[in-house]
Amino acid sequence: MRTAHRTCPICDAVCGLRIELGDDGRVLGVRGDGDDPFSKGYVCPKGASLGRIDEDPDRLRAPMVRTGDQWREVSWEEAFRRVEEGLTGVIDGYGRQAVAAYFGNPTFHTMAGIFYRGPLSQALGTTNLYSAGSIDQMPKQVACGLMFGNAMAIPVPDLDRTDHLLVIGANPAESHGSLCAAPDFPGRLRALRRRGGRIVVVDPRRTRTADLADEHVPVRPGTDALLLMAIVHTLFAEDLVTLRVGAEGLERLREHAAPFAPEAVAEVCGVPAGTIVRLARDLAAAPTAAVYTRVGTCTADFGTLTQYLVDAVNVLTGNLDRPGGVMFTRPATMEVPWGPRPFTSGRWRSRVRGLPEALGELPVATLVDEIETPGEGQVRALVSVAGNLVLSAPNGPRLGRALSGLDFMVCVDPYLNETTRHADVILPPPRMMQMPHYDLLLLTVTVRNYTRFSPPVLPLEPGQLSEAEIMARLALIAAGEGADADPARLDEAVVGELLEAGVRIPGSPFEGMEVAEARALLDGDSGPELMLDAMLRLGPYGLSLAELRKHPNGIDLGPLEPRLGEVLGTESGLVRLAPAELDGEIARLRERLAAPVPPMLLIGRRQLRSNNSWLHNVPALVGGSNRCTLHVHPDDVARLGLGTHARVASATGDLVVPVEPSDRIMPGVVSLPHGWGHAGSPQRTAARHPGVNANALTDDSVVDPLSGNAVFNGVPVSVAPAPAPGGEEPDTDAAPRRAALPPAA
Ligand SMILES: Nc1nc2c(c(=O)[nH]1)N[C@H]1C(S)=C(S)[C@@H](COP(=O)(O)OP(=O)(O)OC[C@H]3O[C@@H](n4cnc5c(=O)[nH]c(N)nc54)[C@H](O)[C@@H]3O)O[C@H]1N2
Ligand SMILES: Nc1nc2c(c(=O)[nH]1)N[C@H]1C(S)=C(S)[C@@H](COP(=O)(O)OP(=O)(O)OC[C@H]3O[C@@H](n4cnc5c(=O)[nH]c(N)nc54)[C@H](O)[C@@H]3O)O[C@H]1N2
Ligand code: SF4
Ligand SMILES: [Mo]
Repeated sequence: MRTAHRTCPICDAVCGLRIELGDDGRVLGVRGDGDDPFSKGYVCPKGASLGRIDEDPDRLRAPMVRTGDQWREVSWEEAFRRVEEGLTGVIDGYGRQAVAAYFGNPTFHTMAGIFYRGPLSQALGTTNLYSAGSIDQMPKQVACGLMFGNAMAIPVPDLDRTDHLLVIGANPAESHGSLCAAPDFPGRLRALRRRGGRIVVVDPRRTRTADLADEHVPVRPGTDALLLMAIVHTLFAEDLVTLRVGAEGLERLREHAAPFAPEAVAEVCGVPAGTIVRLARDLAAAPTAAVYTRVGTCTADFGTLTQYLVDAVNVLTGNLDRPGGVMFTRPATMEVPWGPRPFTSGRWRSRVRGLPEALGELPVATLVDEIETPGEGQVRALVSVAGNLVLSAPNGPRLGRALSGLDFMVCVDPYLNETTRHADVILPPPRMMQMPHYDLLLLTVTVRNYTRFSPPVLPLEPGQLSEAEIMARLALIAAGEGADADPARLDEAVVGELLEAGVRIPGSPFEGMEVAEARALLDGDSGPELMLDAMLRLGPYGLSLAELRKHPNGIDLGPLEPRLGEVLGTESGLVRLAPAELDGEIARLRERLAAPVPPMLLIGRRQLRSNNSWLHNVPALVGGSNRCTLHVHPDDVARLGLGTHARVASATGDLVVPVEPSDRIMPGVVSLPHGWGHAGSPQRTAARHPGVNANALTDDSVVDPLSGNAVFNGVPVSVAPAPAPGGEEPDTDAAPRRAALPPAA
């Protein structure tokens, strides 16, 4: 037996884990790492199941190639040859624009995803680049880009010191937080109240986070921008504005907010005017306060405007960049600019719908249009890394049909699933335990400055490829260097680029050196480790990979400190309180005030023992509360005459789902979790708990105009009684057996 230490790679909370392994390398148990200074022993049910997730017998162990609807395992050589034929065939025939790439959620959680996404994208030479960003947080990044001139300047609530936390459209008690890395988020919320602080949750559902709060304010989905405008209005009207940072546009913001008095928005938002006034007064009166919002408002109408208003309120109440307010993390690695600075978006537009580029990407919501619409630049091939778009993109089933018509598709993914079944080639990465781990992105949004590196727990088996090598070889094929090119060449090129910047940074440990000299100093067993070592040495704490290896439980780098000046990228050097780019959305918001309210709106929800689309094959994580049901308020159940099942219909599709009456959801709103819809899956446990694909109901034609982000919340639907789908009801007690592979087309 031995014990290994590793950061959990599943969600954004970066918990440290202690992993007990048997002599055969099997995981005997996973516990929280009590010696991790940040997570202090916390672990959730998913982290505790990491061994079972990792050892899932249904994971792919060898590359797979499809002929018709037959899959067979092949050697890596054959798989890469197929990729070369497929990609070069499309590139030679139709040009590089005909190839698209998608980088899914786990690419934000792996070193390979973070370090090789750029080189692979560059090598593909297409602007048809997509990522989970535009079905998730792009509105936040665009809003920060417009306000702070820097799309990576994402303020996080100073959770451990704030006196007052207003949570809007996030449920960190179940999601464990997002764009705010805080292990044991629920414990931190409890501690906030124990020290006399106050928590208010604005959400159409009374969530587990609301249970931990002092107050829950139900709000109609998609109306948070109105609510926040009314808070801004009140701060001005009652003379409660305290500016503590240099800002421009204060008067213009006052004018913007003028039409949105609390009385004017109350009915649309479903929140009494008196409550809105009190929310504003409480924020202003608290010694320190932080407003935090996430997926509930990012993936809703007015996403970008709402994210901006949240930070506008943080600025107006004097809480930006001060302890107890919202602050900017100082990560251990050097800052790499992401997108132009000062920020600008819409540098190019999507071919079919003319949607704007943001951070070099186009919106996922329009990938299907780019595949289906004939003409110069039509997408005919897709490289998909760590994504399950059929279950996660708006109108996923339509996208699934489009994928089946592609000339070529390659996926880097450990599973044959609803999306990868459309591929021609699947390249499986090794198990999590076989990969080194560093949260390059999540460690830029921690609520304390903190760093931790995890070397691989288990070695690669002979003939197995690291995910970094898989991605490097894809990049080399895309660059025209062929299936046999040496991936180490790409690693050296990337490291060389980092060092070339490094030798020119005044005061850096490499200042004035030759690149080769600096390269000789680097330490690491693989490309990603060398890149990380360079970035740590060039970072603000002068750390190195060797230093991090000496601290396998992580290093606390202290509480957050004010650093607005370092992250601001605006031309004026001021926070922009009224960016002109938002004028159109503010005009649209005024129109929204007068628009009729649809009688029934669909929203999503996240489940504690789940993570998007890919954890439903682990027996310990499915069943119980983790079921794909429609939450409906009892008044609506009675009004609509619902029985055990309901038919939910939207502009794009309809589904029959089990009804779960719940007084936790407000009347006029129903909630269905996403990531389900595994009927016929070769993942045996998932196939026995299939659920339905919530994204059959979400509309790909509706996006947040400024970021192009998908709108998953506030979808108009009709709900009617339906009989249980006879015969299709899964037999969840049946013994596991290998389900038939779904046909690929
Ligand atoms: N209706 C609705 N839809 C939503 C959302 C919602 O709230 N409501 N949320 C959205 C959000 S926030 C997100 S982030 C997206 C997520 O959507 P996606 O980006 O599609 O991510 P996942 O659904 O998590 O699927 C992850 C895929 O990566 C694979 N995978 C797992 N680990 C690894 C690994 O180590 N390497 C590789 N290469 N692959 C791996 C899994 O097998 C799976 O196929 O969904 C979005 N979709
Ligand atoms: N257990 C678990 N953890 C996860 C994930 C998971 O699938 N399961 N996914 C991970 C990912 S990819 C992400 S991005 C994060 C997301 O983390 P969170 O942002 O915390 O995500 P949710 O739990 O979906 O919380 C969104 C909340 O918004 C509410 N809501 C919906 N519409 C509206 C609206 O219009 N206005 C307001 N005010 N509220 C609204 C919903 O009821 C829900 O409670 O979680 C991560 N962690
Ligand atoms: S909260 Fe997230 S990071 Fe922590 S153990 Fe659970 S899944 Fe892993
Ligand atoms: Mo996400």
